[in-house]
Amino acid sequence: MTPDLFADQPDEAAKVALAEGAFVFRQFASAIGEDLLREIDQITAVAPLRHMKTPGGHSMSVAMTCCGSLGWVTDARGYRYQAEDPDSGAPWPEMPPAFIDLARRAANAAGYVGFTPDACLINCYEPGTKMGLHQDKNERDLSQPIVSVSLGLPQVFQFGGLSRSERTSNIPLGHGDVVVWGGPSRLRYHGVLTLKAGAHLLTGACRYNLTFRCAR
Ligand code: MD3
Ligand code: FE
Repeated sequence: MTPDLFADQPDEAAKVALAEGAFVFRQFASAIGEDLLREIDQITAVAPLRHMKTPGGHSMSVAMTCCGSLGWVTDARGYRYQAEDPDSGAPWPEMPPAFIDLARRAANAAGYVGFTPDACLINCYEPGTKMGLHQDKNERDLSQPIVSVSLGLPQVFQFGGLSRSERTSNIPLGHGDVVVWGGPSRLRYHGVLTLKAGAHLLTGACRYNLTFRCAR
């Protein structure tokens, strides 16, 4: 009989290292994609997707909203996490249990035990939109990883090194792919290239990305 090396760790089966501390799990969330999209619809009904303003006054091309006890925001006062949706003044919608469970399972499978996200940023890309190279460093505890979940249309993700000038690698992210960034990769520069037009069965002409963070 062939022993199943992953019998006790089903989540380990599809783990591929991208860099030190960074792992992609292809299709990790595809079985629950529809559930996640239903949750996104419920969140955006309360906290609509919006184009936030950068501190420099430009509108971001990516539409964003948040759930969890903290949400990432940007406006003329800068980038930060805050407990209230600035558009409504109300607390961000709660993070759905299915989101927390998925983020914990992915972090665990990558070797980051005990990850408890308190913030989930929901990005919505339409054809022609992108996110330029940046670092995620507004979180207090940089020893905590970030878990990213892609849904809908595929988009090319770009990751570089710890300085902006380092060369970058491109990796396509498709529906259900989950990436975990921690350890020495936590402060890597990253972005996504312009989304190409397409039609996804579940999301139509867009791509969603969920990023789970421990912000406090
Ligand atoms: C590498 N989002 O919201 S997810 C962001 O596809 C963001 O929407 C992109 O960058 C998106 O900040 C990329 C992958 C990702 C997220 C966080 C990272 C890669 C990362 C943090 C550190 C290093
Ligand atoms: Fe980022």
